[in-house]
Amino acid sequence: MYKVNIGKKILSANEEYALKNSQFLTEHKKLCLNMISSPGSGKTTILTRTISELKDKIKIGVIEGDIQTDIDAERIRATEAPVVQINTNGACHLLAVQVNGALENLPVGDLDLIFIENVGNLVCPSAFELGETGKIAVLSVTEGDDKPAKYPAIFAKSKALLINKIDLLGAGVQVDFDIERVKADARKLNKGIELFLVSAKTGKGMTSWYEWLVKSVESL
Ligand SMILES: Nc1nc2c(ncn2[C@@H]2O[C@H](COP(=O)(O)OP(=O)(O)OP(=O)(O)O)[C@@H](O)[C@H]2O)c(=O)[nH]1
Ligand SMILES: [Mg+2]
Ligand SMILES: [Zn+2]
Repeated sequence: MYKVNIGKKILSANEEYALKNSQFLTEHKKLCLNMISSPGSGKTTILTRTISELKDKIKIGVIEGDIQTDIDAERIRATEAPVVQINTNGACHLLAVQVNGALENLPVGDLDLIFIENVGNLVCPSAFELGETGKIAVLSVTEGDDKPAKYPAIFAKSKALLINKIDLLGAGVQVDFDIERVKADARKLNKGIELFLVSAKTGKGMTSWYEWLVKSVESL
């Protein structure tokens, strides 16, 4: 006779490692934010500016996820922040086991905040838990204001949404991006989501994001 044991939740290999990472981060009292977006929305640009402008307040380390190359890790390294590059060799998301290895190679004791830049992809990175403290979604204004409605999972799960490249709005560039629609759709999916309108290029709007990060580190 077949018996199905529904009492014990069987964790997938990814969930096992996510749990390990989460326990490690809790033990060491470290904030870890998993940044997710489409390719090119500005994740690395947001990170390099954030690291530089917060360097006297919080120490940031980065785990960079890319299919190929260490281009983004080199950009982070130029800010002098510790960084570990993961190449997924074709996979379109990071796995918790990869983050587990990367955490071993970061000077975690010296850091207040660890960012994970996930592989540029709005879809499946939101389904693979890494053990992070929270997810951060980034959407740039050239991607279309229908994205929260069409790709709801990441907006529903994120602690914060950065709407990036706002320098392009009203700059004589036609991007047809209705910020109010994005805000309303994101809040419909996630009542508590923090919204930041930013330009990582010019620095506009970044102060509120920095204040939120510092507050999040302090309240750990
Ligand atoms: N105008 C403008 N351009 C920006 C802004 N932020 C980033 N960019 C540009 O957008 C392009 C992509 O930026 P990245 O920071 O590499 O984007 P990413 O999300 O890290 O890209 P992947 O790692 O490939 O997914 C670059 O040419 C940046 O200079 C912004 O606020 N305004
Ligand atoms: Mg990048
Ligand atoms: Zn994937």
